[in-house]
Amino acid sequence: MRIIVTGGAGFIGSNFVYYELEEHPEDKIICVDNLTYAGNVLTLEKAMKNPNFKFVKADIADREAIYTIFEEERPDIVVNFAAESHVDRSIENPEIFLETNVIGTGVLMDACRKYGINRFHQVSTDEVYGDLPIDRPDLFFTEDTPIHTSSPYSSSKAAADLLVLAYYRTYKLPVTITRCSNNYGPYHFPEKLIPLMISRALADQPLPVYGKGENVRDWLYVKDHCKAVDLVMRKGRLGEVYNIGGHNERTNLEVVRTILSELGKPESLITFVTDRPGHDKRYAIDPTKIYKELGWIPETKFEDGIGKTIQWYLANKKWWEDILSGEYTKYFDKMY
Ligand code: NAD
Ligand code: TDX
Repeated sequence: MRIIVTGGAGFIGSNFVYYELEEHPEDKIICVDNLTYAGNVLTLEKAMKNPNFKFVKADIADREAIYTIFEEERPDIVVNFAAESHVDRSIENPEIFLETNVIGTGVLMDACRKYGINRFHQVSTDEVYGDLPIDRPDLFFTEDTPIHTSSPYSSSKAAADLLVLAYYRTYKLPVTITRCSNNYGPYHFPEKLIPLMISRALADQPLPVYGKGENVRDWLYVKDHCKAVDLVMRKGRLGEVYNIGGHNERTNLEVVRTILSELGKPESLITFVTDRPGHDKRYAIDPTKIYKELGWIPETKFEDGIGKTIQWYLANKKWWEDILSGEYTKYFDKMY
């Protein structure tokens, strides 16, 4: 099978590229990524050596470029990870979120209609459901929870989801959508909570915790997410949405304290800062549907996953130090 993976130079997309090359060596992976600040070609260095992998630099919102890629590559499956993904950046500058997350998804699906594919899979987020109250631990997001977004980021992802479902109904495009909770693991860009706190704690810098650190996220190890996306894009029912999450709820403060304790650093590094505007209180996924239909369950316990993640950041200091210094943006020219 020929699979286009968009956003494969980012955090989850790159983990997915490696997952596919490992688990499905018979398939060909074509990564389409325009290398924004969050895309790092160095992350794909090992994949570049695999004859079943190809990298194409292109913007998913560039219709001409995308049609040319489809014309040449004739994919069977398209899985869309490409997105602007950081909530804080969307609050500062929403426009690019609309361009990539909404227009880009539309362009990809138009290419799918024009050239014909077996499956378009949209990687979405639990943030489209808005948030849950912290004092109601009995409540979870199901696939029937109404869309109720808070940030420009989550609104752009929700808009894309609705467009995907419209293309299913109107054009019978064979689509699936997954909505996952917060991921963590290798190659996570150090602007997001866990890698930011690891890199700053290692440098003995203050750790900025928004508000009182009481907000709750439902953490999932990235490889478990990749496995779920792989299952849904190959076996999920057309036109369906599947939630992905592992019942791993933690307050931000708990997560930061765990990182400090694993690194042997003092809690005095924690600094409470002004809260994120519109900050979602709690995310919590009910993954019953994907378990019942496809037998997916998360395999990595948070305690093990966070340990593995910290070890990865310790062993791959150059990867994130180059990001923090801006050096990583130069690698594309070096590699081509
Ligand atoms: P990321 O920011 O680490 O990576 C995004 C990648 O997309 C980068 O390589 C970037 O260069 C590429 N990209 C951005 N705009 C592009 C464009 N116009 N054309 C081509 N490529 C472009 O993001 P991530 O955390 O890996 O998230 C991947 C997907 O998973 C996103 O769709 C996100 O909404 C979704 N998601 C993320 C999480 C999470 O916890 N990180 C949870 C649920 C869902
Ligand atoms: O410096 C920080 N201090 C802090 O307290 C940062 C960067 C974050 N936080 C808080 C905000 C959130 O409650 O930590 C929590 C996690 O923040 P992020 O890492 O920015 O993730 P979040 O906003 O939850 O969104 C993530 O999960 C869902 C991804 O970035 C999205 O792409 C995904 O859809």
